[in-house]
Amino acid sequence: MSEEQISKIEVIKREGHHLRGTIAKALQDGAVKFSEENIEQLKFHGVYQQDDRDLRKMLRQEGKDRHYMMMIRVRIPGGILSANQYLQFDQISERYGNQTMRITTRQTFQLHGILKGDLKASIQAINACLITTLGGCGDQVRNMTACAKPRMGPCAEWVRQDLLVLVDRFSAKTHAYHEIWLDGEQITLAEDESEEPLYGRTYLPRKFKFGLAFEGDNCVDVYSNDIGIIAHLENDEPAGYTLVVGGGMGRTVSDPATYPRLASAFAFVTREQLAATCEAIVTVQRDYGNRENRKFARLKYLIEHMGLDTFRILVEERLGYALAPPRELNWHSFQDHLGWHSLDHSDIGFLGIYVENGRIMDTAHLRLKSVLRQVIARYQPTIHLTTQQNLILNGIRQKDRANIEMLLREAGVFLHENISVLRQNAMACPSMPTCGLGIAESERALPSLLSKLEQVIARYGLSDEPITVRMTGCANGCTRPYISDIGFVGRVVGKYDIFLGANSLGTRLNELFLEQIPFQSLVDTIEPVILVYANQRMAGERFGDFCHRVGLESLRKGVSISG
Ligand code: SRM
Ligand code: SF4
Repeated sequence: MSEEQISKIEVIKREGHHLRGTIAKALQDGAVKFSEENIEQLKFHGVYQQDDRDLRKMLRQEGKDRHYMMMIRVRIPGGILSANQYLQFDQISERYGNQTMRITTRQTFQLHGILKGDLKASIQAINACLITTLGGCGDQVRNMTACAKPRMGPCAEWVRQDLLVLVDRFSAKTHAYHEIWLDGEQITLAEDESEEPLYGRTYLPRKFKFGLAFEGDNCVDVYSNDIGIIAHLENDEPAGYTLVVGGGMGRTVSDPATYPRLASAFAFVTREQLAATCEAIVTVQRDYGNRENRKFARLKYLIEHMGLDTFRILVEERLGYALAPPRELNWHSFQDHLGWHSLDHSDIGFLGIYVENGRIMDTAHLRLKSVLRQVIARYQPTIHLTTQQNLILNGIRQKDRANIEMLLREAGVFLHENISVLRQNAMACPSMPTCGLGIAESERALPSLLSKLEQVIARYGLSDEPITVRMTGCANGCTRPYISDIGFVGRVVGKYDIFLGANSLGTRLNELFLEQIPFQSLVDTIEPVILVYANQRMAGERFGDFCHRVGLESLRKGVSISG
């Protein structure tokens, strides 16, 4: 590949001395923002430079520069952290961030609103509670997701161990992180020594995601990952894993050659084969993935381009043996483990708490952040963040349940049974005012839209139907809207494309129903479809399955669009 062909970011990675760039120097220069090269390097360290988009216009009119601030995304494998880590994280968000903590759709935390001058202190504080930000973002293996449901017994422990082996294997090994943020000593390597034996100088062509599900329970949307790992249990022992490959949601509206894709069934591996097989997959993507055009750099395009059979041959060549065919998969649940549950009929259990759009904060009517702090400090549960932006308190004794419920109620926090099924299953991405790629509102728009939609759904007697609604501020798909019953995807300011017809179990993508519908018309536009669903569905038929069966063309005929 000639120098002209490779993408600018590839050059930045290559010249960046294993993620060093000039970040260390820039942290001392007194400027409020980073250079373009450092912005790219910083992503690998879990840091995005953003600006407050609400202030842009006013600042421009005043002749001032943007209000720059950093977003930090940490890495919490499988979303599990201790009570102490949670509480320290809460303090860090209060001290350096915008006082909110956001649970992401990949079950980790983001902090927003950190000023450049506070960045190093924030990352040091995060590391002090034994959480890293390295690998939060960037062209490497990102935070690995796993079903957040607490499970008892050795089997759950083995699967967790297998995940942690992968986390270790695919974590960047560069010393840059310690040098820059933790004032570690600079190391000198011999000529033939590599700081990154797996990733090399240029890391991966693009982000790379792993997700782990237990067979039957697809709460993590396992098919949306570059590698989806499905654990098979037999007689309470892990019998091995089915791997699915090449999932991804992102698309670019202006380029119809881009598309969301569900991962393809690939192979069955034993526990012993898991890590080596994943490494072979990752390195094939490293060596053959597109480094010219980032729009086509994800594994899904490589697999579509070369074909799954050729891809398998390359993986098997690296392994030195043939892979067993994938097992047939059956899914029965996608829901997020909300509410009280007992662990194996013991006195101990867990509570899944609904968090609207993953944002943990205090408002005048809802003191979610304060009450979680209080409950977690007193009862010391283990915290499990979920891939649907919620939170589980694990390890709660039966005798403490009533008191916890009372504390939550007093703070205005409802248990899931008092929240509509529609709302429990809905997600929105941050978009405005922090996301630089956001086109339309998302997190700030979804709650009011749901209030209106709840009324419509109740009118047709469908309040108990688990209809999933996912909204994003652009087509990138950060809440995985292309595998929801109703996907609202921001297209231009104030207007959304509507997607219908996915399978809520996460095994079928939805399709574009209507384009550029104004926000205020979204519910009215969807109402006729809900009406036909109420009248014509078959027994037990889910909303997405109904839309798929009837066909979007026929559903479009009944819709009139205003706006
Ligand atoms: Fe995402 C970029 C937020 C999960 C696909 N995503 C971004 C950025 C960093 C914008 C940017 O590049 O400047 C957003 C920061 C917004 C902000 O203000 O915080 C952002 N993505 C998020 C989060 C916080 C959404 C949420 O509501 O939780 C999620 C953080 C996950 C994490 O902890 O790592 C998040 N993003 C996802 C997912 C869902 C998933 O992985 O399960 C996807 C779709 C799956 C996939 O990767 O294909 C996703 N985000 C993207 C893309 C499109 C990637 C592509 O292949 O085209 C971008 C843009 C890009 O990478 O160029 C993006
Ligand atoms: Fe930003 Fe788009 Fe992702 Fe929403 S979907 S967070 S607007 S990149």
